[in-house]
Amino acid sequence: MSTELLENLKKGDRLALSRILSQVESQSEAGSQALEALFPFTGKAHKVGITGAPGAGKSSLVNALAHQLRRQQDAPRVAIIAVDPTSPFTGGALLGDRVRMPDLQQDPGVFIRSMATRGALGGLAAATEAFSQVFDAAGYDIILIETVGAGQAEVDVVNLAHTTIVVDTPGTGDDIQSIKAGILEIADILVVNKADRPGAEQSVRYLQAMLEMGYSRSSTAGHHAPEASITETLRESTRPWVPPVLKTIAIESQGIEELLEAMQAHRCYLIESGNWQVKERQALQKAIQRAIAQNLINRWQEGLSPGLFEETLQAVVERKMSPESAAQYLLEASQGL
Ligand SMILES: Nc1nc2c(ncn2[C@@H]2O[C@H](COP(=O)(O)OP(=O)(O)OP(=O)(O)O)[C@@H](O)[C@H]2O)c(=O)[nH]1
Ligand SMILES: [Mg+2]
Repeated sequence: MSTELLENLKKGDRLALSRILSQVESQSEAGSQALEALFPFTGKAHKVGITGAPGAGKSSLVNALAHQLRRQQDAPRVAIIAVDPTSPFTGGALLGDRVRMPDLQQDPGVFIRSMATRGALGGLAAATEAFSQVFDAAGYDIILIETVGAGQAEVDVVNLAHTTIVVDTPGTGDDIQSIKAGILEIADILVVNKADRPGAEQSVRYLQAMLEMGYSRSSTAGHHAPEASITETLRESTRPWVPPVLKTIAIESQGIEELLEAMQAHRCYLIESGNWQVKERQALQKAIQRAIAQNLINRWQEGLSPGLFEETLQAVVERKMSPESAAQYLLEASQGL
């Protein structure tokens, strides 16, 4: 990356920012160089993931949050990443922008970027992480990451956030609620949006009950269950974080102030408990592991003679070989490792 582009980025030049994001998104050589050059300037931004069912009001909330943040005295700079995992049939990431008010687009302290890189090398989480790094280095204080709470890829996306907001709506049947148990575990803050609709109070109580059940089941405070390979676990604090359940009406900007306060309280909690550092280490550890895995796969693939994979696959299809022994064979056959 040219020093000029880097300097412009740090001066707040939006064109430079757009260019670097595109380079990163297309995974060009320039993109990797940009990430490399920017990395030392990252690590400051508060990354906030907003997830929930399609249509729950995530974009409306992000929109209202950004407005509210910009009205604050110190007016933090806000970056918005809309991760849209929807299939190419529906047009992907553009959907994420549909409720955004035009005045947010005019605000020089706000930058909105959509992303629909389902098939991206390294996956959605890696691409989101890369975007976050660019925004972080460019001096954005808060990065709001919107993603549909659908599958593992989306959970991976929110896992890279410091604070995760799970958005629910009133009147969802109990059958659906039970499926949500998994997503509840990743929540630092729960929001019942569309509180103008009937049943909001009931949803709040339901979620609170679910949370309490979750807490009594696990005696440890770290509800972000660390992986076995991760030696450092989130620290048990004298004052464990209990996810608040808040009500909002995003389209009327109601409850947004309280949501912001909860976000800030969670950030303070992370810093004071030392968990901010722990999360940071975990995220960086994952980034290294992802890079290693990708690198190994690339080397293996490049070292394979043309057609060998197809041939082996055919043998497996014909049940002449098991997938495991095919993998073993293909690993050994590659000159790249
Ligand atoms: N009544 C009511 N409608 C709302 C509220 N918040 C959002 N909506 C509406 O709900 C619809 C979906 O809102 P979005 O903000 O696009 O929801 P989303 O979760 O981002 O949707 P996807 O990105 O498509 O998953 C829109 O028509 C909004 O106007 C609310 O608090 N009350
Ligand atoms: Mg949306």
